Amino acid sequence: MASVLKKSTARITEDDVAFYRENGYLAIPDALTQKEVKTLRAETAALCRGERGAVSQLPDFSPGDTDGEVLNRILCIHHVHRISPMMYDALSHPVLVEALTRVIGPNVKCMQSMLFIKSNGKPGQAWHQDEIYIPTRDRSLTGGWFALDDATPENGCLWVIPGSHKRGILWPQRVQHDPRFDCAHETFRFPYTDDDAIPVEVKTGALVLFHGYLLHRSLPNRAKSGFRRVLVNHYMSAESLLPWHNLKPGERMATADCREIVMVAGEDPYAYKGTQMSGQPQVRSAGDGGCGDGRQNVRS
Ligand SMILES: O=C(O)CCC(=O)C(=O)O
Repeated sequence: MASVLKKSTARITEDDVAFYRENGYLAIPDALTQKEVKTLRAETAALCRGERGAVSQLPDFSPGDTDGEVLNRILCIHHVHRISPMMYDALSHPVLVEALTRVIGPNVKCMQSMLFIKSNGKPGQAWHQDEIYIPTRDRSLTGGWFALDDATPENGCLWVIPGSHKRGILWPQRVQHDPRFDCAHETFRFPYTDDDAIPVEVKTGALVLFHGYLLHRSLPNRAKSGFRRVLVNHYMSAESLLPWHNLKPGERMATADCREIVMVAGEDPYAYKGTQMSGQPQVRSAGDGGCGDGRQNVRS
């Protein structure tokens, strides 16, 4: 598919890869050109207006509402690549693919996209590890997080606990009642404190890679105005099965394999199974923070 999302060139060094292995994250400045950012922002507004197709739980708006008024009502939309060719293209942005093949391996597949809008006043996400939500068989889960605005501590950038991925432990989770965060559960009982965390402050156009076992969170957007837009896609090695979503009756965990995937590099050893792309994108519930009311966890 012809795309404007093919202009940037990569610059991932051996030191970058070593930094990622040690710390569990890596920020790559200027991964997107300003033109790409502008295009993805415009696509974000079109998606939020329902112009690319149905999005479940999209809030009502009047045709006269400005883009800002529409965007203000949405925290995040999951699986935008299913209806937006532009977002589908962004799954395999060349800078991202080069970085992924360096940290995962030659064969890489994507199973999820999330488009965060996070206008001022919207909550963040409590401490968590993404592998709790998207289990891989080989700990290869990797987030690819494109900043469509400057991300700062004030407007709710990512916070990470460097090196926390290295233990390879999935820590327990519980319902949380903290008004700073949306409905998703929080991870707890890990041997770190908030003082061990650092903000990943990046400029518009940066790409942040982060490991599926890395403890991370984001705080609310406390800026006076504006958005903290981010496109974050999740990837894993194509060799690993993906035991995601509910098992079918009689299915073994060892062979469960969700095939709602998009290959972004190399070869798919399970290509004979075919792939699926079903279901609408869905708006993620922001809640009022501290849900604890039985609402479904909508992280993935
Ligand atoms: O960008 C954010 O606010 C949170 C992203 C996140 O936690 C994730 O993608 O797992």
